[in-house]
Amino acid sequence: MRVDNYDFRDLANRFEDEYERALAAIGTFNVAVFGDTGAGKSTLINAVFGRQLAATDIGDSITQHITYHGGAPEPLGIYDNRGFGLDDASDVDSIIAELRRIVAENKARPISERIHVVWFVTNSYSRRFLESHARFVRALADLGLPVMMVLTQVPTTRDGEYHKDAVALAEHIKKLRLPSTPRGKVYMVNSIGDPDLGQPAHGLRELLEGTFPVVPAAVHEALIAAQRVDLDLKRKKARQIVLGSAAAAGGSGAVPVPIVSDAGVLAIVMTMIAKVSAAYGITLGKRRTMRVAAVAFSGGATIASGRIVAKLVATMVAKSAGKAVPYVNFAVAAVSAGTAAALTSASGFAWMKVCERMLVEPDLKEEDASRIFAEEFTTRSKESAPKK
Ligand SMILES: Nc1nc2c(ncn2[C@@H]2O[C@H](COP(=O)(O)OP(=O)(O)OP(=O)(O)O)[C@@H](O)[C@H]2O)c(=O)[nH]1
Ligand SMILES: [Mg+2]
Repeated sequence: MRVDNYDFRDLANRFEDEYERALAAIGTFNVAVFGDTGAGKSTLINAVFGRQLAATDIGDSITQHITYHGGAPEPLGIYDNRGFGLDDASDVDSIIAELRRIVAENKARPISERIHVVWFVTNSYSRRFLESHARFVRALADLGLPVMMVLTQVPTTRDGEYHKDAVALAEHIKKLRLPSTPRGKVYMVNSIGDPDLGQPAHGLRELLEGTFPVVPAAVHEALIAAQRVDLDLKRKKARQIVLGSAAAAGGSGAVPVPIVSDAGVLAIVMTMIAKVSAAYGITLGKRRTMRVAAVAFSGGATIASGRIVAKLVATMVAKSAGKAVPYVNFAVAAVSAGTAAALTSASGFAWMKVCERMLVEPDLKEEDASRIFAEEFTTRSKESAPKK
């Protein structure tokens, strides 16, 4: 079968559909961050999720005091009280009333659309925790929301101990016996390190680990996709997808090895990269993600030219770049099941590397994506690909 017999548009649309479907399956984790202005809410969100809550991100004002950022199809939604402090009793009352309404409305909505946890943020430098703060936290708990107390910008000594003033503030908060989870714990965090001051970032992983047990299991995948603190959680998920796809491409253990349908393998690879991208929480938009994938895979294609990957590239490049590709006129030899599985897993692992880079470098140049892909693809296919 010749590659140019494929319906390119159909296959590229498939990527977009699968990407959307994968994001929908992952759902959305919603965190509410509350605290005084300047407490470090945006800095914390940034550090944990890599999402910039800059002044330009005005979000949707869903009530007078509460803003919602992100949300479906993204794996992360953020509620905050940006612009309003909690030191003014009347603001606190208004916010509580607004939250009561939101929580009541959300009861009729799917789990994925509710508030899953509140991080109540206090800056350790503020050296204060007001009665209005305590009242606010109690009200949140009364609404049935799990509240985690977070002390940010906590300095550490050279021996790695928390600064005594921060410890004293944490002790003060604990003595208030607030209904926070787990058991009044105060999470000690420094969202961004300062090398000049010898201050490392710390506490983010512990905060993340503490969050999983208090949110519904149904949003754990979304939390894994959204967070940027523990890459291994994403890797584990992505690896499952890749190995599952490779098995499917290989015809799941059929012996003797049959000749698999190359169109079928192509579809499996498309779905795999869509699912892997979603599992990593790549939210660059489906078009941009696909363009990077197309160029990245063309690196792999030069290695495995004339094979499955080449066809994938031909498909994607033709659709996304409108370019003529040399592979298009290749008559592709039938591929054995073993080869299909090996190529699928090699390209899946290579795409994982590209996703990991895109997380820290959203503007990753396409030629760099291609190089990263090709390196990993070469290593992986040497490891696993059967000869011819
Ligand atoms: N090093 C360090 N600096 C922090 C931390 N948290 C906050 N800061 C500093 O405090 C400033 C204010 O933090 P923001 O994250 O903007 O505070 P916010 O709660 O979002 O404030 P509003 O959006 O105005 O309500 C930041 O510019 C940081 O310089 C932290 O954990 N570590
Ligand atoms: Mg902010």
